Amino acid sequence: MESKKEFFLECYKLGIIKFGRFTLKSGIESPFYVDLRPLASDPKILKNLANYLLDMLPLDNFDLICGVPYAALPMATAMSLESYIPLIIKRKEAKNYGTKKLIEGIYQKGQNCLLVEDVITSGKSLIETIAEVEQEDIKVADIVVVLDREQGGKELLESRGYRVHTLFNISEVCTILRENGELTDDEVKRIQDFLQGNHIQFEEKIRPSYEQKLEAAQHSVSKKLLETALAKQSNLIASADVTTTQELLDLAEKVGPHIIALKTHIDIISDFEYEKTITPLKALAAKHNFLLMEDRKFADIGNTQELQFTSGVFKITDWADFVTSQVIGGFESLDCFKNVGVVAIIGMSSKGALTTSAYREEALKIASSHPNVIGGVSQNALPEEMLLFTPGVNLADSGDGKGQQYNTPEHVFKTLHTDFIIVGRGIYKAENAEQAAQTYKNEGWKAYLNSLEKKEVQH
Ligand code: BMP
Repeated sequence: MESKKEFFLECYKLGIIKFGRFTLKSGIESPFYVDLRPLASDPKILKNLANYLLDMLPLDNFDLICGVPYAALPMATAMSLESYIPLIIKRKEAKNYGTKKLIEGIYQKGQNCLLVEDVITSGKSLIETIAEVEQEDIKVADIVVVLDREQGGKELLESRGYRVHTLFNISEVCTILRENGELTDDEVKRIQDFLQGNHIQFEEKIRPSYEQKLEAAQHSVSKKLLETALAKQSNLIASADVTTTQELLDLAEKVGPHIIALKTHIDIISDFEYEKTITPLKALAAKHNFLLMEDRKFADIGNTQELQFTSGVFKITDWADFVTSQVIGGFESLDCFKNVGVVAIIGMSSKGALTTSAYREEALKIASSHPNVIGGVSQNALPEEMLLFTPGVNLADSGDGKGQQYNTPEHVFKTLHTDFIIVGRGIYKAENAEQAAQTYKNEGWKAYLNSLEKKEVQH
C-alpha cells in the first residue's frame, strides 16, 4: 500500500472534504465540510481504507464488526471481508413488525464488537449507537473512526472508557493539503480558529453521593435506606426468590450482614404462615439491620391495591418497609401506600418489555410527583431526586434463557448512576450464598466509589 499521506490524497480527489463556508446541522458555520460517502464508490480505495483501519487494531479482540449507519456500513462490510470478522448490521430504527430487531445478523450475547464510524464530531451519535448495541448484550470497547474533526468527541468517548482509534484527524489533513498546495496559510488559520472555538466542552456528570442524597431525602424510608447503605458500606439488595419459609429465613440469616434490604416475592412461599414466616423474618431484619422490600408490583385501581396491600394472608402493610408498584393505575392508585415507601416500576430488565421510552416518560411523571414514591426500578437513569433500584445484575451470566438480561455492578453504577443493585440468583443459587452476598456487596460498593470519581478530561 502507498503511504498514509498518498492514500489520503487519493481519497481527497473523490471530493470528501470541501473548504469554504458551510452551515452545519447545528446551525454553526464551518469552514470545511466532510462527507466520506464517496469513498464507497471506488472499490480499490474502499478496500485500501479497510486495510488501513484494520492495521491499527488489535484484531484478536473482536468477534464482530458493526458500522454506524449509514456512511460507515460499506466500510464495516469491507473490513469484514478483509479480516473475516463477521459483520452485524445496526438498524437506524427497529422494525415495527416481525422480529422488531435493532441488530441484524448472527451474534451471541457477550461477544466483543468493533464499532466503525466515518467521522467523529461531538461523539453523541456514537454514544447512542453504543447504548443500543450494548442493550443487545454485545460488548463494545473499541471504536475505529476514519476522520476525527477534533471537536471533543474522541475525548468524550475516551472519558467513558472506550478506546478510539482514528485514521486521520483534521489537523494532519490540513497539513497534508497545505504541503500539497491545496490550502493556503489563511485557509489553514481559519480552520484552526474554527476548531479552537468549536471544541465541545463537556463535563463528565458526577453522581451525587449517598451523603448528598441523604441530605436531600424527604421520605423516612429513603433516609433509612441511605443511612443503612452508609453504615454497612453496602448498596446490595438480595432478592430472595425462594419458595419455602425455611429457605427464606436461612438466606436472610446468611446474607443479612451484607445487605441493606431483602426483597421478597412473598406470594411464592408455599408454606406461608404469618407467625412462622414474617415474625422471624422481622427479627432477622432487626438483628442484621436490613429493610424488607416486598416486590408485589401492584398494578390495579387504588381500591383493589389497598385491599391487596392491607388484607389477605400476607398483610404486607404490617411488615414491609417498602413495596414495588406499577404506576399503570395512575397517580391516585399510589395513595394507599401510606406507611411504606413505594418503588415505582419505570422500566423492566426483561427482553421485549413494553416499558419503552414513551412509557417510561409518562410513568416518571406520575412517580416523581407522588409523595409516597421514593424511587424507581429501571434499566435507565432516573432524575437525581429519585432512588434508582436496578435488578438484572449478575457477575457470571448475561441472561437466564427466560428473557432476563444481566449487567455487571460496574456497568450499572457507571452508566445509569444506580443507587441500589438487586441480585437474586447470583446469590441464592450460589454454592455459598453468604460469600456471594459479600462479593456482590464489595463489587457494588467499589463500583459506587468509582462512579463518584471525577474523570480528568483534556480539552
Ligand atoms: P435474578 O437476579 O435472579 O434475575 O432476580 C431478579 C429479581 O428482580 C427477581 O425477583 C425479579 O422479579 C426482579 N425484577 C427483575 O429482574 N427485573 C425487573 O425489571 C424488575 C424486577 O423486580
